[in-house]
Amino acid sequence: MKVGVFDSGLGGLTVVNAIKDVFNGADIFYIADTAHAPYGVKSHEQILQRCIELTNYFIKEHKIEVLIVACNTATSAAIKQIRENFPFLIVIGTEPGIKPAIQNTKSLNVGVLATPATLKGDKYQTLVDNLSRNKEVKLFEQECPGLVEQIEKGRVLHNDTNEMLKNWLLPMKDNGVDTIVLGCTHYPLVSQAIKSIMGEGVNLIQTGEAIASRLISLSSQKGHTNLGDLKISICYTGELNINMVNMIFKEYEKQDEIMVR
Ligand code: DGN
Repeated sequence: MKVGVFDSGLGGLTVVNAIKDVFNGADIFYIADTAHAPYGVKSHEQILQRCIELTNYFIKEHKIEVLIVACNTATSAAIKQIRENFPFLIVIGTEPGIKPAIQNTKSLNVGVLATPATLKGDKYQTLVDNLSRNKEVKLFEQECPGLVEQIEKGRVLHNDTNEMLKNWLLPMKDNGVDTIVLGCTHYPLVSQAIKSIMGEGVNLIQTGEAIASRLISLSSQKGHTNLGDLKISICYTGELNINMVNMIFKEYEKQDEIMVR
Protein backbone atom coordinates (compact mmCIF):
# COMPACT_ATOMS: atom_id res chain seq x y z
CA MET A 1 0.00 0.00 0.00
CA LYS A 2 1.34 3.42 -0.89
CA VAL A 3 0.79 6.15 1.65
CA GLY A 4 1.56 9.86 1.21
CA VAL A 5 2.12 11.96 4.33
CA PHE A 6 2.87 15.66 4.47
CA ASP A 7 3.39 18.56 6.82
CA SER A 8 5.05 21.96 6.53
CA GLY A 9 8.22 20.46 7.96
CA LEU A 10 9.36 18.02 10.62
CA GLY A 11 6.14 17.85 12.62
CA GLY A 12 4.44 15.14 10.59
CA LEU A 13 7.40 12.85 11.27
CA THR A 14 6.02 12.50 14.81
CA VAL A 15 2.95 10.94 13.13
CA VAL A 16 5.11 8.68 10.93
CA ASN A 17 6.98 7.63 14.08
CA ALA A 18 3.70 6.55 15.71
CA ILE A 19 2.71 4.66 12.53
CA LYS A 20 6.07 2.83 12.50
CA ASP A 21 5.30 1.36 15.90
CA VAL A 22 2.13 -0.42 14.81
CA PHE A 23 1.90 -0.58 11.03
CA ASN A 24 3.75 -2.65 8.42
CA GLY A 25 3.35 -3.45 4.78
CA ALA A 26 3.40 0.05 3.36
CA ASP A 27 5.56 2.43 1.39
CA ILE A 28 5.34 5.78 3.13
CA PHE A 29 6.31 8.86 1.14
CA TYR A 30 6.78 11.86 3.39
CA ILE A 31 7.04 15.46 2.24
CA ALA A 32 8.41 18.08 4.61
CA ASP A 33 7.16 21.17 2.77
CA THR A 34 9.81 23.41 4.28
CA ALA A 35 9.84 25.78 1.30
CA HIS A 36 6.34 26.85 2.36
CA ALA A 37 6.72 26.63 6.14
CA PRO A 38 5.21 27.68 8.40
CA TYR A 39 1.63 27.04 7.27
CA GLY A 40 0.24 28.45 10.50
CA VAL A 41 0.54 32.08 9.48
CA LYS A 42 -0.67 31.63 5.87
CA SER A 43 -4.17 32.39 4.57
CA HIS A 44 -6.78 29.67 4.21
CA GLU A 45 -6.55 29.95 0.40
CA GLN A 46 -2.75 29.69 0.34
CA ILE A 47 -2.77 26.57 2.53
CA LEU A 48 -5.58 24.98 0.50
CA GLN A 49 -3.79 25.59 -2.80
CA ARG A 50 -0.56 24.08 -1.48
CA CYS A 51 -2.35 21.00 -0.13
CA ILE A 52 -3.98 20.37 -3.51
CA GLU A 53 -0.59 20.73 -5.26
CA LEU A 54 1.06 18.24 -2.89
CA THR A 55 -1.80 15.73 -3.24
CA ASN A 56 -1.54 15.93 -7.04
CA TYR A 57 2.21 15.33 -6.75
CA PHE A 58 1.72 12.25 -4.57
CA ILE A 59 -0.84 10.77 -6.95
CA LYS A 60 1.20 11.45 -10.09
CA GLU A 61 4.66 10.49 -8.76
CA HIS A 62 3.86 7.80 -6.20
CA LYS A 63 0.38 6.50 -7.10
CA ILE A 64 -0.70 6.76 -3.47
CA GLU A 65 -3.90 5.14 -2.19
CA VAL A 66 -3.87 6.81 1.22
CA LEU A 67 -3.12 10.43 2.07
CA ILE A 68 -2.34 11.50 5.64
CA VAL A 69 -2.48 15.22 6.25
CA ALA A 70 -0.11 15.17 9.24
CA CYS A 71 -0.73 18.78 10.10
CA ASN A 72 -3.57 20.29 12.13
CA THR A 73 -3.31 23.60 10.28
CA ALA A 74 -3.58 22.03 6.82
CA THR A 75 -6.36 19.67 7.94
CA SER A 76 -8.37 22.59 9.22
CA ALA A 77 -7.96 24.55 5.98
CA ALA A 78 -8.12 21.85 3.33
CA ILE A 79 -9.40 18.39 4.32
CA LYS A 80 -12.93 18.91 3.04
CA GLN A 81 -11.73 20.12 -0.35
CA ILE A 82 -9.13 17.34 -0.67
CA ARG A 83 -11.84 14.72 -0.03
CA GLU A 84 -14.10 16.35 -2.63
CA ASN A 85 -11.35 16.68 -5.25
CA PHE A 86 -9.90 13.18 -4.74
CA PRO A 87 -12.82 10.87 -3.87
CA PHE A 88 -10.82 7.72 -4.75
CA LEU A 89 -8.23 8.42 -1.99
CA ILE A 90 -8.45 7.39 1.66
CA VAL A 91 -7.78 10.73 3.36
CA ILE A 92 -6.86 10.90 7.04
CA GLY A 93 -6.54 14.26 8.75
CA THR A 94 -5.17 15.48 12.07
CA GLU A 95 -7.13 17.37 14.67
CA PRO A 96 -6.34 18.42 18.22
CA GLY A 97 -7.12 15.64 20.71
CA ILE A 98 -9.69 17.64 22.70
CA LYS A 99 -11.91 14.61 23.24
CA PRO A 100 -9.26 12.39 24.94
CA ALA A 101 -8.10 15.43 26.93
CA ILE A 102 -11.62 16.01 28.27
CA GLN A 103 -11.87 12.33 29.14
CA ASN A 104 -8.50 12.34 30.94
CA THR A 105 -8.47 15.59 32.93
CA LYS A 106 -9.03 15.36 36.66
CA SER A 107 -8.68 19.06 37.43
CA LEU A 108 -11.16 19.91 34.60
CA ASN A 109 -8.60 22.45 33.33
CA VAL A 110 -7.19 21.61 29.91
CA GLY A 111 -4.58 23.54 27.94
CA VAL A 112 -4.61 23.60 24.14
CA LEU A 113 -1.45 24.61 22.26
CA ALA A 114 -1.82 25.13 18.50
CA THR A 115 -0.93 27.44 15.63
CA PRO A 116 -2.91 30.67 15.16
CA ALA A 117 -4.51 29.22 11.98
CA THR A 118 -5.74 26.08 13.75
CA LEU A 119 -7.25 27.92 16.71
CA LYS A 120 -8.98 30.47 14.46
CA GLY A 121 -10.32 27.81 12.06
CA ASP A 122 -14.01 26.83 11.90
CA LYS A 123 -13.03 23.17 12.23
CA TYR A 124 -11.53 23.72 15.68
CA GLN A 125 -14.52 25.77 16.83
CA THR A 126 -16.92 23.04 15.69
CA LEU A 127 -14.84 20.39 17.47
CA VAL A 128 -14.91 22.34 20.72
CA ASP A 129 -18.61 23.25 20.47
CA ASN A 130 -19.54 19.59 19.97
CA LEU A 131 -17.38 18.18 22.74
CA SER A 132 -17.36 20.59 25.63
CA ARG A 133 -21.12 20.24 26.09
CA ASN A 134 -20.61 16.85 27.76
CA LYS A 135 -18.48 17.92 30.74
CA GLU A 136 -17.72 21.24 32.48
CA VAL A 137 -14.11 21.52 31.35
CA LYS A 138 -12.34 24.87 31.09
CA LEU A 139 -10.11 25.15 28.02
CA PHE A 140 -7.01 27.38 28.09
CA GLU A 141 -6.30 27.95 24.39
CA GLN A 142 -2.89 29.28 23.50
CA GLU A 143 -1.53 30.24 20.08
CA CYS A 144 2.19 29.52 19.85
CA PRO A 145 3.60 31.80 17.13
CA GLY A 146 7.26 31.10 16.42
CA LEU A 147 7.38 27.68 18.09
CA VAL A 148 7.29 25.71 14.82
CA GLU A 149 10.21 27.81 13.54
CA GLN A 150 12.26 27.10 16.69
CA ILE A 151 11.63 23.36 16.32
CA GLU A 152 12.55 23.41 12.62
CA LYS A 153 15.88 24.98 13.63
CA GLY A 154 16.45 22.13 16.08
CA ARG A 155 16.16 24.45 19.09
CA VAL A 156 14.06 22.04 21.12
CA LEU A 157 16.06 22.51 24.33
CA HIS A 158 17.21 26.08 23.60
CA ASN A 159 16.82 28.82 26.19
CA ASP A 160 14.70 31.02 23.87
CA THR A 161 12.27 28.14 23.25
CA ASN A 162 12.06 27.52 26.96
CA GLU A 163 11.26 31.19 27.62
CA MET A 164 8.50 31.13 24.97
CA LEU A 165 7.02 28.00 26.50
CA LYS A 166 7.21 29.42 30.03
CA ASN A 167 5.22 32.51 28.99
CA TRP A 168 2.47 30.32 27.59
CA LEU A 169 2.53 27.52 30.15
CA LEU A 170 3.05 29.14 33.54
CA PRO A 171 -0.42 30.78 33.48
CA MET A 172 -1.87 27.34 32.71
CA LYS A 173 0.09 25.81 35.57
CA ASP A 174 -1.17 28.54 37.94
CA ASN A 175 -4.73 27.66 36.86
CA GLY A 176 -4.38 23.97 37.66
CA VAL A 177 -4.11 22.65 34.09
CA ASP A 178 -3.27 18.92 34.32
CA THR A 179 -3.72 17.95 30.64
CA ILE A 180 -2.36 19.69 27.54
CA VAL A 181 -3.45 19.05 23.97
CA LEU A 182 -0.52 19.27 21.57
CA GLY A 183 -2.58 20.67 18.69
CA CYS A 184 0.30 20.84 16.23
CA THR A 185 2.27 17.83 15.09
CA HIS A 186 5.54 19.67 15.76
CA TYR A 187 4.87 20.10 19.45
CA PRO A 188 5.59 16.52 20.64
CA LEU A 189 9.20 17.41 19.82
CA VAL A 190 9.21 19.83 22.77
CA SER A 191 7.43 17.45 25.19
CA GLN A 192 10.50 17.30 27.41
CA ALA A 193 10.64 21.10 27.75
CA ILE A 194 6.88 21.24 28.42
CA LYS A 195 7.18 18.61 31.16
CA SER A 196 10.08 20.41 32.80
CA ILE A 197 7.85 23.52 33.12
CA MET A 198 4.51 21.85 33.96
CA GLY A 199 5.90 18.92 35.97
CA GLU A 200 6.39 15.30 34.92
CA GLY A 201 2.79 14.45 35.87
CA VAL A 202 1.23 16.60 33.14
CA ASN A 203 -0.75 14.59 30.63
CA LEU A 204 0.28 15.48 27.04
CA ILE A 205 -2.22 14.51 24.33
CA GLN A 206 -0.80 13.98 20.86
CA THR A 207 -2.53 12.55 17.83
CA GLY A 208 0.02 10.24 16.17
CA GLU A 209 -1.30 7.07 17.79
CA ALA A 210 -4.91 7.89 16.88
CA ILE A 211 -3.89 8.40 13.23
CA ALA A 212 -1.97 5.11 13.20
CA SER A 213 -5.07 3.26 14.51
CA ARG A 214 -7.24 4.96 11.91
CA LEU A 215 -4.80 3.91 9.19
CA ILE A 216 -5.00 0.28 10.34
CA SER A 217 -8.79 0.24 10.42
CA LEU A 218 -9.34 2.06 7.09
CA SER A 219 -6.73 -0.01 5.26
CA SER A 220 -8.17 -3.31 6.51
CA GLN A 221 -11.63 -2.19 5.36
CA LYS A 222 -10.07 -1.79 1.89
CA GLY A 223 -8.58 -5.30 2.09
CA HIS A 224 -4.97 -4.33 2.86
CA THR A 225 -3.03 -6.38 5.39
CA ASN A 226 -0.86 -4.85 8.08
CA LEU A 227 2.02 -7.18 7.22
CA GLY A 228 5.29 -6.98 5.34
CA ASP A 229 8.01 -4.35 5.19
CA LEU A 230 7.63 -0.70 6.02
CA LYS A 231 9.63 1.62 3.83
CA ILE A 232 9.87 5.32 4.52
CA SER A 233 11.09 7.90 2.02
CA ILE A 234 11.51 11.46 3.20
CA CYS A 235 11.49 14.32 0.71
CA TYR A 236 11.65 18.02 1.39
CA THR A 237 10.99 21.12 -0.64
CA GLY A 238 13.27 23.63 1.10
CA GLU A 239 15.82 23.02 3.82
CA LEU A 240 15.56 20.19 6.31
CA ASN A 241 17.33 19.79 9.63
CA ILE A 242 18.75 16.28 9.25
CA ASN A 243 19.90 16.20 12.89
CA MET A 244 16.27 16.53 13.90
CA VAL A 245 15.21 13.76 11.49
CA ASN A 246 17.82 11.50 13.07
CA MET A 247 16.62 12.50 16.52
CA ILE A 248 13.01 11.64 15.70
CA PHE A 249 13.89 8.27 14.20
CA LYS A 250 16.81 7.39 16.47
CA GLU A 251 15.49 4.06 17.67
CA TYR A 252 14.79 2.86 14.14
CA GLU A 253 17.60 4.38 12.15
CA LYS A 254 19.31 1.09 11.42
CA GLN A 255 16.17 -0.82 10.45
CA ASP A 256 14.53 1.53 8.03
CA GLU A 257 15.63 3.04 4.84
CA ILE A 258 15.42 6.80 5.02
CA MET A 259 15.91 8.32 1.60
CA VAL A 260 16.33 12.05 1.71
CA ARG A 261 16.33 14.04 -1.48
N1 DGN B 1 2.73 20.71 12.15
C1 DGN B 1 1.82 21.74 11.72
C2 DGN B 1 0.48 21.61 12.49
O1 DGN B 1 0.19 20.53 13.02
O2 DGN B 1 -0.31 22.55 12.52
C3 DGN B 1 2.48 23.08 11.82
C4 DGN B 1 1.88 24.07 10.92
C5 DGN B 1 2.84 25.18 10.61
O3 DGN B 1 3.53 25.11 9.65
N2 DGN B 1 2.86 26.17 11.41
